[in-house]
Amino acid sequence: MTNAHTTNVHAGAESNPLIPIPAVAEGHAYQHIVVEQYAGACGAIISGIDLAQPLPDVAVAEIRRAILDHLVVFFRDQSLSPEQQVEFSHRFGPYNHVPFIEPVAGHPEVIAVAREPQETQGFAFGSLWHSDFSFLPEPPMGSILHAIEVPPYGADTLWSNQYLAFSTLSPGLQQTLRTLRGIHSATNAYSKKMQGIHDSFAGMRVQTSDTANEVIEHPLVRIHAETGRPALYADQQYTIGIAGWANHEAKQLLDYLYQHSVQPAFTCRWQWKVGDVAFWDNRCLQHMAMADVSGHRRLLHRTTVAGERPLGS
Ligand SMILES: O=C(O)CCC(=O)C(=O)O
Repeated sequence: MTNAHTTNVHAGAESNPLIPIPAVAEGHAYQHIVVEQYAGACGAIISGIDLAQPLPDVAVAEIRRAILDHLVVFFRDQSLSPEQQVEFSHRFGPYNHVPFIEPVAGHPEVIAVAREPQETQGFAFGSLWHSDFSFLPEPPMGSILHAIEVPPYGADTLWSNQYLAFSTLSPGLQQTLRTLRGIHSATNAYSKKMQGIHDSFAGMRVQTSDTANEVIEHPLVRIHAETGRPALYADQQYTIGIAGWANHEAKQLLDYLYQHSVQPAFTCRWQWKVGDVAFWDNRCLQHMAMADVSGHRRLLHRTTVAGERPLGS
């Protein structure tokens, strides 16, 4: 596939358009990848491709199609250096600056999602349901995790389909939600009051800041910029209120949405093996890390792909 945007995909992130290579059309017969659905609600395994090699544009366009159709895709047996992971990320869009979290030394676009054996079960980086950095004006479109070291069991990641979360609500509630804006903030994740918790993550360096207390409004129902489909856009980690509502009123509705939006029938769950890559769309998914293992090291490298300002109905 060729178009005017594809010429500069290897240029710096600054000159990389938000969608450097659009997805192939819906229903396209894949030629460069094999896509197998992984779970009922979301998720597909992509095989037949080595992400460390330079990918033809059409392969990138096919992967993008698979992400639009399945929301999160998984690749097995990959071996990407941080540079190669960054290169792969750039094919899907510019780097999205990651606030608060210190990057891997020498690789400013890569963060290490790391857990050391001495960390206790029950809480981990990303272990509350969330959509990445929804507190930003333009939250990232996608995130890419590559497993470098994983425990022999557990520490899975779960994703939940927010198209389904929206479409399974009654028409009346759907209509009400379409008129509302959620208030998002990093205050319960990265403000100074959270520094103690981050200090207990032995493998990661997080610098909390009062800037995390800033708030931003986004539509509670987000229209996906590429599929045009409505998705619920509120999460337990970052959505702290509803514009124009009192806190005690907003809490009732948001608590309901939080438990509705991550029910098991909307989710898929991935058990990591070394070499796995997961690439997901934050615009229509929430995800969480399962904090159920101690005594083992876990290290994944993450790159983050920029996205657009969330659109409402
Ligand atoms: O470690 C995981 O399984 C997920 C990490 C996470 O939530 C994130 O990278 O946003």
